[in-house]
Amino acid sequence: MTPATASELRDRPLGPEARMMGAYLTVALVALFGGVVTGLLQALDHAGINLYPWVSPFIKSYYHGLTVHGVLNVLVWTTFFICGFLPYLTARALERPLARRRLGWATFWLMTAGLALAAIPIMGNAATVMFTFYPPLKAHWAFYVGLTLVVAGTWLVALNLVLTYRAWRRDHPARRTPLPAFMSLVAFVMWTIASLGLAAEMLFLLIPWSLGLVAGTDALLARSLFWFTGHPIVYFWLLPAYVSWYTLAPRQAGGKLFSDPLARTSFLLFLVLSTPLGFHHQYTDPGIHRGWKLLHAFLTFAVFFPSLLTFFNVTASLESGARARGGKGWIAWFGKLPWGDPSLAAQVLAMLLFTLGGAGGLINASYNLNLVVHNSAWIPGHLHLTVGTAVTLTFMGITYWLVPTLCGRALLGRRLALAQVWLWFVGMAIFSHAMHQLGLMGAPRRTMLGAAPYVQPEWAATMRWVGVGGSILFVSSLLYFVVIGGTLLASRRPAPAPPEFAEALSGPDHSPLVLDRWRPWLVLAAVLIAIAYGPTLVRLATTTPLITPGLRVW
Ligand code: HEM
Ligand SMILES: [Cu+2]
Repeated sequence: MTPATASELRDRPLGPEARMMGAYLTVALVALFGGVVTGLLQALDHAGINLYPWVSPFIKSYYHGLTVHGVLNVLVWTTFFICGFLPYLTARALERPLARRRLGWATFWLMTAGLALAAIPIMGNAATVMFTFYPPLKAHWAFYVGLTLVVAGTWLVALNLVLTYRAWRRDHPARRTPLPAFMSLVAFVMWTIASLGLAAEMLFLLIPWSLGLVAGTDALLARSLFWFTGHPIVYFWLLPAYVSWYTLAPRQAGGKLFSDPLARTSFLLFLVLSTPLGFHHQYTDPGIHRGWKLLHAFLTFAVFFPSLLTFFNVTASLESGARARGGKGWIAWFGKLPWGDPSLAAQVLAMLLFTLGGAGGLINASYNLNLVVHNSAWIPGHLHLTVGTAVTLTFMGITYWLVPTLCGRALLGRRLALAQVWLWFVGMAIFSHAMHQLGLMGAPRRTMLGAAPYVQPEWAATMRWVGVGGSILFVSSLLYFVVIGGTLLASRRPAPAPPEFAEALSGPDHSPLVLDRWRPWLVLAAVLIAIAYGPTLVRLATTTPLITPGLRVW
């Protein structure tokens, strides 16, 4: 099939995947809005400005707001965006609709209903347990049940993708899976495996406990199951951003993907390595043998490797674009990227900050250095570079072509969009640097520092920079919503064609066939998980007394 021309695309009625994408995106954007408002409150608190009394009808405390912030940003904004975006791209890449359209819509409504159920206790201050919901903090049962329904929905998205892929495979037995579809499948298959920990925690521990069916719980077992999912969830957020970096951004930059086989290799490594390393979040937890923690530390360094492959491959691809546009030199070509395109600029700036986030991640992952930063403000400093920028700014960049495509109208306010993107970059650089620094000085995370009696005089200047950076981020977010809202409501020009998928310099047919097989990689993943987690989880599950009572500390 030849690619459609711009006018064909404009005249083509919206496909069902596009409408579904629009539905998921709507929920995602509402969540992001709530997420950035609560973020501003936190950042201003750190700068000594307490706005909580002003929002007290909605947000009862710093910790209530922090729960809303974490849940809306990293659980809702990301998940809903991804569940719309990857099926949408897959349908485009395979040039066929999703296998089960009705299932697709049922999934969306299941997830939205789950979210609504969880939102009731969250907003009502009956689930102020933050997005990690560690017991013995105990939330209302509707919080756990609602989030579990959202997770069940993601499995149905995965099922729909697999069925779609199988139907495509029947029609094309000898072809290599198109890269965007392959990557989307890997992301959802990886997530399905990884989310089993969370599902077990919910179904066997938290839901029965919150319903009063069992008397107590077990903090260590719950945390271990949580982090079984909680580390790989970061790849569930990141891989969709990588999908855009690999399959669309090179084309947006005017170049080609450097290597398709290398891209597949990196994703398969993520499939195998993402899950068996969650103990790096539990280095300080008693009750897990240090030998297993050390193994998880090594595996964490191993999963850094596919990220390095990504860095190399994506940079080389962008470079091919910049050189085609006349870029020269070792570094200077960077300036020749099409910086006037807000969609690409957002993604390249997201990549830049992500390199710093990746370097910081190595510190978090180190068994010994982790002790310096553990539970300090460094950690949110880090995660705003990763999920808060690499993922969020990339998704924003994607919406700069996606929203016009969905609504058929050109982006309104291209300059404003560029300003938004740069403000996020500058605001985040300031915010995140200040948070990292505060952490190194010993300031804790998850703390209303504005009310803490132990704040040290030397933290004060840095705390103000948190407020400055956070405010710039908030302004950037407002511009973002203005551009998106303006495009939907006021744009009168027709939308240009969406970016095509990038061709590859070294194409899929250069890749060994094993890179298009599933079984060996799934077996390898299962074996590694069994080794890394099996003994500890079996011991914890078979010896737990389940006697810890729940606490409501808020
Ligand atoms: C206007 C933009 C934002 C601002 C000003 C902001 C500010 C903050 C601050 C100050 C904290 C630290 C709270 C504490 O440790 O006590 C925090 C935590 C956090 N932020 Fe943001 N944030 C913003 C956007 C985002 C985005 C876009 C994401 C992810 C997509 C995100 C994810 C998180 C997470 C996961 C935490 C940790 C929550 C916890 O510890 O339970 N934030 N944010
Ligand atoms: Cu982790």
